[in-house]
Amino acid sequence: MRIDIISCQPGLLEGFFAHSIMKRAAENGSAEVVIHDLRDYGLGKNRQIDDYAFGGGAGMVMMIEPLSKIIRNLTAERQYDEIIYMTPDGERLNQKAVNTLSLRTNLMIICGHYKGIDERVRQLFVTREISIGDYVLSGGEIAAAALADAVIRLIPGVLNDETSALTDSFQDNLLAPPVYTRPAVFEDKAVPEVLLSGNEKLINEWRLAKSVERTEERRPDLLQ
Ligand code: 6GU
Repeated sequence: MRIDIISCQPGLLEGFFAHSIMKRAAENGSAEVVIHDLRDYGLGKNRQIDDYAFGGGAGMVMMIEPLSKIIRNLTAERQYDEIIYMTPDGERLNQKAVNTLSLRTNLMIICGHYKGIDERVRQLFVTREISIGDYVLSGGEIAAAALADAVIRLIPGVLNDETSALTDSFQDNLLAPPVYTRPAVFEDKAVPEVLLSGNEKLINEWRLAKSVERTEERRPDLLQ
């Protein structure tokens, strides 16, 4: 998979993708993340990328020319499965959408800033608009990093223990069960006995029961 991310603050993203699982995904060829600095496509000697909103009001709007230039450069080189704009008014991201996106080959992600991007960019180029929750971030970079992380970790070979993504919370619409490690007893707190039993069938039954219990308590909406 290749993910191109367009940002006017590429530094926010570079550190993220240089670490841990994201770094491993890049090194083993599972996912290539290419970060593009929108300023390189800015207008004039100031490399302008934003301007006042027509009609007035507070906040700048990201201009269509720099964005269309980079989007057209990229789409001339390869076919994109989705051109995603990260925006709080997009569809709310969930594991099902992440699973689907993890099967794609080329994704482009546009990070917005200020009051957003010129509406015509959305009309002309964007195929999908995604939000990561009902709160507002100062820019789309953290949202893009969250999306890319969630997608890339599902690509086979990215996680060490490939089965571990299958037992994540939200796969099967259930939250994950509690987990424990040594010591078996800490102060007056003991690990549930069944986990020490070595009986895989009983352990799996216990984990499923705890998953259901936890989901009923915390996220009954997932069980609908
Ligand atoms: Cl995708 N962008 C911004 N700026 N804020 C958000 C968001 C995206 N998702 C939730 N809040």
